[in-house]
Amino acid sequence: MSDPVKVMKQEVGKAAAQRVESGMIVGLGTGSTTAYAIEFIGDRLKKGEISNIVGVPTSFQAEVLAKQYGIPLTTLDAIDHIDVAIDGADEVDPQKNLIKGGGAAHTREKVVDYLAKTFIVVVDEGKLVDKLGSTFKVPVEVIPMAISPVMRALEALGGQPELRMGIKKAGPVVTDQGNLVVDVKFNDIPNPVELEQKINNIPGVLENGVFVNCVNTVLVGEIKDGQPSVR
Ligand code: ABF
Repeated sequence: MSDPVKVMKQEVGKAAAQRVESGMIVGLGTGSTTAYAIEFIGDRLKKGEISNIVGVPTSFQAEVLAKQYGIPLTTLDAIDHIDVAIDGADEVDPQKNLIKGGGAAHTREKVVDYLAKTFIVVVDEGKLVDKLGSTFKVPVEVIPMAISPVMRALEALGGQPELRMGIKKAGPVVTDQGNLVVDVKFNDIPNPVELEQKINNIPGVLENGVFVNCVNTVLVGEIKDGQPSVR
């Protein structure tokens, strides 16, 4: 029997892939939901439903998947815009602000997603929150030599920072850029716009996972009476 959560993620990915049109430059996000969008964009290319697409990957994971599903890739040096970006999230608030970075890819995701004319977020309903920070910590990418002062500065902002460790805690998680990730618990995030800026002002911080005023559409997958659907 098929797993309803998997089917729901596939449906959300498919709904996002349907919004890609021929000739578009497409930002390819990271994560398990976006992975289905990448797969379905590849399917549509193969079937000839769309053509002349190029993708800009937000991570090594997205790059590998795009190659696997036959989506030609480009870099930001070769283009001057992105038509649409499709990406997942860890939290979405009612103003469509996000926390991202559970996959440690938020720096490149932010570059690509913020550049896109249309940014489509693909999530399941469990990611919807009334206030950012209620279920997820804020991921912060930090250059390794600055880790101690950055942790102290994050505490001074009212957070509880924790270095992200990898599988079996054998060593820290290292990003695609060779940096470390600090996850910061904030008891309250009254102003996400201000928090995004304050964290990025700390010397040694490369980027944080608060995404504000950038989302056009949120596609939400849900399961009702065992039936997956997208709204
Ligand atoms: C990336 O993947 C993130 O920024 C977010 O952390 C995560 C969401 O993944 P999933 O769709 O697997 O929940 O988009």
